[in-house]
Amino acid sequence: MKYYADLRSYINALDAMGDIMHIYREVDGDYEPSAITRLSCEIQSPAPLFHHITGMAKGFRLFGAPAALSSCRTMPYARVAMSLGLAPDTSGTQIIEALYAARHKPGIPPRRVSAADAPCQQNIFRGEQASLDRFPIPFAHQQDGGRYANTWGTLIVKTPDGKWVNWSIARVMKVDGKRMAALIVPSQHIGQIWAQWVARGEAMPYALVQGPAPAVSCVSGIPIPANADEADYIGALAGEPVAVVKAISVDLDVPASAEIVIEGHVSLERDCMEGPYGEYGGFLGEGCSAQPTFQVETITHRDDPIWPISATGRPIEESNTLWALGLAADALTHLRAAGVPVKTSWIPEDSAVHWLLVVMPQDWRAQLPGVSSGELAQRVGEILFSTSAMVFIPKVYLVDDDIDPTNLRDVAWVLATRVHPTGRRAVFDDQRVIRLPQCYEEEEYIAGKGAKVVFDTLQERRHRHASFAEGFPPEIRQRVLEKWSQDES
Ligand SMILES: Cc1cc2nc3c(=O)[nH]c(=O)nc-3n(C[C@H](O)[C@H](O)[C@H](O)COP(=O)(O)O)c2cc1C
Ligand SMILES: [Mn+2]
Repeated sequence: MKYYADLRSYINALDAMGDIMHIYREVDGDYEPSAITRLSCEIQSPAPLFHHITGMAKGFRLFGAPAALSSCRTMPYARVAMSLGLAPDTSGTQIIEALYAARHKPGIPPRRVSAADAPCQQNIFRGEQASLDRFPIPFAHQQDGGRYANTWGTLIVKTPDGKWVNWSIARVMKVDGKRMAALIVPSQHIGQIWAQWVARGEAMPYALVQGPAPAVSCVSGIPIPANADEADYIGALAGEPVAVVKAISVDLDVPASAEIVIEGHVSLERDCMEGPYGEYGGFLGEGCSAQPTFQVETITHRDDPIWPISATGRPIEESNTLWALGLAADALTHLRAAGVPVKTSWIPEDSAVHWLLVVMPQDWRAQLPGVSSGELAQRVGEILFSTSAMVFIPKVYLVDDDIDPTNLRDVAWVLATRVHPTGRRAVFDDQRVIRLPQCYEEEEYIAGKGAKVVFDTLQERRHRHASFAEGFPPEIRQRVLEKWSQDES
């Protein structure tokens, strides 16, 4: 399938499918782009491309909902799939298998190109000229602590020894034209790498990249192992290296086709207030916290740059499409590596990344002789909750494969009818809890500890469904279907 090497070719492909809503009228740069993007996610309409934002130079554009669900209803995951170089009609389950498969391919390292071949450096601003005020950065929601200078861009950082280059998405608040504050979760790779710079007493160089090739954005938003470069994994997924160019003022390489690159250094302390921010759990933000300051030193951009935005909040936006797929693929990788014969794993979009379904094949008991479903629940919890990515998942459900985990109606039926009110679960106390999952008590957030659970909904034997498909003899079903249109008229 086609791999899109820059954001523009991807937008053009979406446009050709009718999945872009061009907004040529002038929009109010404070809230309107975010409000339109949010509504577009909620009604699953084409992705908005804003051509005229109040107060901004002509040519600067915003692009909303880059990897939300497609307006082409028969292929809801088209944006994510195309971003990853897969066919637009690839299903969510197939995307998870593709992400899993790429984990086992040799990485393809990025390819360095010259500045002349790097559109991201068509325009270069240094010193006072390098100001965030050049860009139409909107408020993401009412009640946020500021405008958010990052909702879908990639933060690039490198360990001091130069051995590991990490590309990841984290929210970043604009403080003023020259300063930003990013939410740095210590267990995330950027948090681990920042700690290494702090230990050396040196400011960490960073680059914040807006609008690279869509595969770069997607992989930046999903977990792959520590010490592995996302760039190499993207190369493996795409089957070709990512083109990068040396940044202007920091010792980092940045994707050459990116729309905008912001370069600078990160403070050694959590010396700047960040938040509140309306998060993927679905509530407007309330608290703020001290986070490191990102100084803005150099900005480069393509001619007529496009800045992408994600409408963080209640499902379904990029957290519930892309990130959820990535977390499910990570869970699948760990479980299969530990010898658990998992058929697939799935995070229902509407669960706001709070439920992970682990689907067992019908013959799992034959594959794991002597293992009870209770023991399996215990084992699955031990495997998953020891991984860093699962810090985001409070509740896991072991389910049979007689239902389609991607169908919310099936999921509601299974959880309602197969979760025992008090029993059949493996509870893991004193697990690490961070503020992003929403289901804990304030004391648990303060302690940073709380319980996690694996619900065992596996049946001793397969019960047939009282449904049209399973509750009638085949010849009756066939006759009913054949005569249906006749009966209807
Ligand atoms: C749209 C979007 C926004 C995200 N925002 C944050 C964030 O603010 N903070 C965070 O720690 N992770 C955030 N994530 C999740 C991380 O990108 C994800 O956990 C990723 O694996 C982090 O990279 P790492 O594995 O290299 O640490 C976001 C993901 C997406 C898709
Ligand atoms: Mn990483």
